[in-house]
Amino acid sequence: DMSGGPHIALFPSAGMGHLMPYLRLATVLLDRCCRITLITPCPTITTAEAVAISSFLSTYPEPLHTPNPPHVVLRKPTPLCRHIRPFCRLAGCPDPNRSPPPAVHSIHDLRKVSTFNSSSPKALIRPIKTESILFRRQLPGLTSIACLRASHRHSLALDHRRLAPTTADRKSRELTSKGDYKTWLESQPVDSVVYVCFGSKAPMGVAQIQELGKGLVGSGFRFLWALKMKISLVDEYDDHDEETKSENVRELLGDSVWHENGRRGMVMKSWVDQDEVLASSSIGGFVSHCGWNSVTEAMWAGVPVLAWPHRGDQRVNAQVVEESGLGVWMKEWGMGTRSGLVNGEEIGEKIGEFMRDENLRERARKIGEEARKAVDAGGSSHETITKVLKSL
Ligand code: BUP
Repeated sequence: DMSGGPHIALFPSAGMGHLMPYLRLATVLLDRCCRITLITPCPTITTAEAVAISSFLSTYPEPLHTPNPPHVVLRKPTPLCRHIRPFCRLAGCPDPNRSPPPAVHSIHDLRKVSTFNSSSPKALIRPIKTESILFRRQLPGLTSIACLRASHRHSLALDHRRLAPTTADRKSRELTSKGDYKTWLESQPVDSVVYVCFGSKAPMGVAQIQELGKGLVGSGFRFLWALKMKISLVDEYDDHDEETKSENVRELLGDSVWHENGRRGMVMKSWVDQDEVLASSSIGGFVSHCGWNSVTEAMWAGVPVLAWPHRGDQRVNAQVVEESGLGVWMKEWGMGTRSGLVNGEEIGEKIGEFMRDENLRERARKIGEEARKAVDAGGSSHETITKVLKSL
């Protein structure tokens, strides 16, 4: 019986890739009668986060969004103690050094804490080391239950020269490509479209984007390409070579790709609803950088993945894609930035092979079925949550 379940503070780092899994977790925990405090930066880095948070809050109204104080403003970069202080206020504890501490547990993925990062499944099983201890020392009674450690360490220093200002990000989101991708997608045959997205953070280099464009046209398949041309979120960019300067998709991709836009393909510079895209019966495959959210979303949708990881835990996630049977990992394609270009012809051939592989599609479909079983009562994911809640 979870009624009167534990009070859990969810404290994601900034960025959609962090926020989305926390909102999903919050939904699960609320269904299990937990009391949730959601702590997010205010204002958010991107409009997409603001939209996701307000839609979440409208689904779960009072008393969820009545924190005191109403807004906790976390500006970056902030040392750990500054993250902790507003948390203490939210948790009803004015001073972390005074007892008794509040009975609040936290789930967080604060990169600035040190070596911890979100979000691969392998990271979950790593032992919680120094930083969670530090956390506990700073706020006795606060149990840090899920510090996730990146399997490939990034440089943790923020390189401010490479961060695109929020305003530029917003501006790029306001620019729309030709047509409405949802209507276009709905009118395509079943399994005929390859969806391409390399996440919301670091875009590929210009030359590699151009080769990918050639490859998509050359593959002979229809495509929906969520093309992010700017660094959009605050994060580490140790593998990132060059920021795409051009705001003009046509100029960047050239006429052969542009010609297909709205016909055999769609190139979207603005935010697409990836969950919805993957759920469309027209989508037959997903070329992905293997951010962990993208991998789990593809699993849930039962869509096969052609994995082209670029940095950090994406390679670990690509391994999960390969080992689970969800897709293929193009190991020889490397980072797509520093380690040389992958040419369009090769990309086109591989995408063609990938999209024609019906066995792979069937395996992915089964994974989608398994994912549903896992979250049902008695399923593995459901049981894991039960265990965690019991331990609290
Ligand atoms: Br781009 C984009 N629409 O247009 P990941 C992303 N998303 O819904 P990350 C959209 O953002 P790293 C878009 O569904 C997923 O939930 C997508 O998270 C959504 O990659 C999220 O896949 C992106 O974990 O990079 O965070 O961009 O791998 O570095 O965490």
